[in-house]
Amino acid sequence: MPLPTIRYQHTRRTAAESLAEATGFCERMRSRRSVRNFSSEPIPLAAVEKAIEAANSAPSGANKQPWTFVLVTDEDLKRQIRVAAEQEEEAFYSGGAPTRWLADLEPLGTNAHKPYLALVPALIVVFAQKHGSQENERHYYVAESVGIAVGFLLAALHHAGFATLTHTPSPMDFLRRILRRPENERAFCVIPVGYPTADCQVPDIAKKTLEEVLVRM
Ligand code: IYR
Repeated sequence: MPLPTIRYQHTRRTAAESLAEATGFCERMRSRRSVRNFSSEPIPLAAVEKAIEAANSAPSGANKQPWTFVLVTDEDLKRQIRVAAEQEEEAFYSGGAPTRWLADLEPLGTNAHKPYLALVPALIVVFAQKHGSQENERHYYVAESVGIAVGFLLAALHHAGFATLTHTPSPMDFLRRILRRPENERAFCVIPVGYPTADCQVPDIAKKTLEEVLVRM
């Protein structure tokens, strides 16, 4: 049975307003950077939870919302995650990763040392649900759906004034174990959330120009 429908609430803008809004949003998003120098200063968690609520509004396959956001502020859990992640990263950086991959990372100065995982006020560990809580509850386009939700989340957290990083240790099975998540959930990424240190440095990277990524037909 199709659901009953409701009137779609749409704000119609003029062309000039659209361009101004899009430009403002673009500037705002361009100022976001992946941060690795976090302060331990507490952050207002109500605002972080609102950002998670924004992520939860993302579109998903058959509206199944195949995601779980674990907001970790417990010091011991953060420490356990740091220890396990650093173990995985040690293996990655000291030979597990293809040399080409390590060469591509070298300019960014990343390494196996992840003190910020224990130091930040909050970690959001995003889990993708392969299926619903019952085995016969199907989920569709899970990676695409969770990726879109994480995009919403990063934008919302940046908009709210927080620094973030998408951290993807590989393999990530330890997260399901430490956070006691059910068998149908697979860790998708870890997002440290906090304020940058006063002297936070980021690599001077460039983004491709619009002309490099846009094909008009
Ligand atoms: N997961 C590792 C390695 C790493 C991989 C990619 I691709 C990056 O863009 C950055 C890091 C780490 O977190 O250091």
